[in-house]
Amino acid sequence: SRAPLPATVTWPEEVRAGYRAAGYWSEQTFAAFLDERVRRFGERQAVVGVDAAGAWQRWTYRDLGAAAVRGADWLRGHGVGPGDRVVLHLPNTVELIAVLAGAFALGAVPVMGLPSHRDLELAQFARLADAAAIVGLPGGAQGLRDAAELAALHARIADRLQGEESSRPGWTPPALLDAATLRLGELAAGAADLDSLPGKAIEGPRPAEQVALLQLSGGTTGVPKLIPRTHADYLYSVRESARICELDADQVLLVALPAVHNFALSSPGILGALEVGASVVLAPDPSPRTAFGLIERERVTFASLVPPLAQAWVAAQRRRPADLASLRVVQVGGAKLAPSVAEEVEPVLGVRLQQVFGMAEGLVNYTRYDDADELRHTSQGLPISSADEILIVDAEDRPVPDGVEGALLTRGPYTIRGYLRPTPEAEAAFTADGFYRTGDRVRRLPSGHLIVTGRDKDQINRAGEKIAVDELEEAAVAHPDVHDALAIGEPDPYLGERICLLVVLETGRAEPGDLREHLRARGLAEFKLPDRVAYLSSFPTTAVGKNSRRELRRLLAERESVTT
Ligand code: J2J
Repeated sequence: SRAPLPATVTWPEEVRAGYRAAGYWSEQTFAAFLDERVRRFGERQAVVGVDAAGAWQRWTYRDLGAAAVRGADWLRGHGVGPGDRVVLHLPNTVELIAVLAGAFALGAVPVMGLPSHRDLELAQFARLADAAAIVGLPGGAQGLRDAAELAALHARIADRLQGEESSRPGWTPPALLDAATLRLGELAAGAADLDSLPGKAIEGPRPAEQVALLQLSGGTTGVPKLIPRTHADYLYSVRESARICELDADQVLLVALPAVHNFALSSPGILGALEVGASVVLAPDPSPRTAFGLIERERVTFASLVPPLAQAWVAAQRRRPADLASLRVVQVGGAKLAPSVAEEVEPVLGVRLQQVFGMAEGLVNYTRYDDADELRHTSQGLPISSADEILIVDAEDRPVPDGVEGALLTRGPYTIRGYLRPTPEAEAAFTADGFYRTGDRVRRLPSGHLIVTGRDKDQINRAGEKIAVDELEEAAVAHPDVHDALAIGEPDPYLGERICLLVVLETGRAEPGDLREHLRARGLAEFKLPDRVAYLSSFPTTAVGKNSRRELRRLLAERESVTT
């Protein structure tokens, strides 16, 4: 089995003691959480979704227990042991749930890769986490066409890991697995006895305060960052989210976003549904057509969307009304929701709108159902917990008066104090006293509600998907014809921001199509590829000679207003 994860900067012991004493943190691990759910909600419906063969499956909580046992046995059979890391690379299918639940039952640590990630990203996650396995699955909206394509991707990952020089002696490559071999179609006969599995017997003091899963940071640097979340902190955020969102056992949640994204998993998401005995419907793709069909068929009550999807749902419902009578709440988060769209969501879809401003590093804010219209339409909500400390500061880290825009810093019972294997750059995301610098700019209302006004971090938020500009620029500059490259987010009425790649050419002529192909061949996920490429003869620079993103943005806006 692998070396344990290296220690990370974490909450000081006296802070931990306070979170325990206040009842925020419990002793429960994910394996115990799962076991308790299976026992308590036995024959209730837990999960509806397609399997690898494209057939719809309907699981009770008991079936979920059997799937966890199957998943754990399968992982063990491929050499994954308790404490080992498993990179998930799975579309919204029942296989994803079986592997995730199996990892928890086994006491393994899942790494929440997205189905859209490709060899560059997956190899980086595997290396950072020292993963024992990467689990993929052909098919799915953002997935790979067939088993051969998955095998080709896995071969590229293996090459990359072989080629990269390992800093750790004894590094062995992860097993590259196809979850279709789980054979979930034959689940009915399976055992649901989670007691025999090692996940409930994690060793060491306070198992619940150990790392349970690794989330992905939206990223601002060339190399992605992994976020160590503990059983205690994550489950606290899940329990409180389920309470704030008033989930109960009769609700049916539609998962239209990638299931392991922090929003879909925990705010309150899949885990929130399991917490209360509700059921989860996995949408194979997020289109209004698929989603509306599922809402009608499964009597869905609750759905979580990014702003462009909320817009698409509103437009689709206007064009050709579906029966959405069962739907009670639509959450929108991941990127800023325009107030004009917010105002349409409720009357057109016939639901309560809840804005969600969260981050995989921790802090999650919700508008509350009984907030006044104005607040629900224009603010991004209040933190989950009164123990969430919010600081809004100026450029010198001095608090600004309420109502004035500033940089958002936060600290609390489910916000990390450090990344896994941090670089100096990653360490700079935390203040000396443990506040996380979110990179977001906000304004706080007297009620405590936050309004997101902008961003300091070098990141593009394209339809809720986060792109680290450094990563894209580094990959672009590797093209032989490219002398220099800058990526900026341009306002887009649908995506929120679209990716514009500005290029200074060396020699030759890299056409936009060539550049996109080059980036794809570098192993970057499709969502990171530029929507537009523009060519310049040089970049404006700052006083210290660095390329000036701000000046470029101004120049582009000017050019736009001249040409249109
Ligand atoms: C503006 N910006 C937002 C919002 C996130 C719940 C919901 C979302 C995420 C998420 C999450 C925003 N308005 N409503 O993890 O549990 C931007 C901010 C933030 C970054 C975090 C959850 N909601 N954002 O989006 O880790 O810039 O998490 O810092 O992917 O998304 O991105 P991520």
